[in-house]
Formats: sequence, C-alpha cells, structure tokens
Amino acid sequence: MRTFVLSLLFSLFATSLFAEEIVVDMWSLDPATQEKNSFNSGVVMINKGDTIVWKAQQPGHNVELLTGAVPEGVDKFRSGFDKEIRYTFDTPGVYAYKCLPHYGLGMLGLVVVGNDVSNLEAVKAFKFQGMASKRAQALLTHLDEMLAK
Ligand SMILES: [Cu+2]
Repeated sequence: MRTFVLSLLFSLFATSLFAEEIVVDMWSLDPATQEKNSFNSGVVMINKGDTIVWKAQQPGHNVELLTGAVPEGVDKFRSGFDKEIRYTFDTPGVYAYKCLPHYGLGMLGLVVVGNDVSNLEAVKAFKFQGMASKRAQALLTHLDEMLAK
C-alpha cells in the first residue's frame, strides 16, 4: 500500500520532480579556460520548465534575453547584477542571451528548450554586435554539432 501511495504521488508530481536546475557560471576571467567575460557553458540544452541558475563567480555580470533571438511571444527579461540569477524557461525554442555590460566583448550564451529549433534560423540571422558576433558564430557551430549527434 505504501509503495502504491508513493508511486501515485510520484506520478502526480512527476512533472515538477523532473524540472531541473542547471547552473551556468559567469566569469570575468575563467581560470579553467582563460576566457574573459564568459558564460560557462555557452550552449545549454534543457527541458521545458527547467530553470537556469547563473552564478556570478566574479561580480559585474547580468543576464538579458536578446529580443529577436528568442522564441516568439517570450517576454523581455533583464536581471539585476546579482550573485545568483534564476529564469525558468516555459516556452520551447532557441534563446540567445547576453550580459549587458560585456555584450560587445562577446559575453553571450545560448539555450535550447525542449529540443525545439524551429526559430534557429532567426537566431542565426540575428545581428549580434561587436565581438558577440564572433562568439555567436562559435556557439551556433557548437550547437549544430550537438544537434547532429
Ligand atoms: Cu558580464
């Protein structure tokens, strides 16, 4: 009986149980890679309903969704400069996001939610600025490799 109740509870709450938190570190200088102003990892694939927790390993960074390089209908999001930033991804698709002060230096990240790449071409066509353009190319190439597996 106890097992039955437990498995019933488990199936009732399966959705929330499986919603995960994925940590992305924000670095001014990543000691592991020597990369400056970066989100590590640069490309993250998650499920609908998952939350990304960005942790500032060094101060001075934030997270802002790039309007025009996120799925249609997604509201604007700009975080503060907090030690920990959280955002739950409820809409499937490809998202590009930046750190506001370091965008021109290439501080950019990609998220794919629910294996949905229906807006990937729009993200590829997006005009990224400054060094973010080169960074976007590298991340999109990496994403293509991940998708090919
Ligand atoms: Cu930054």
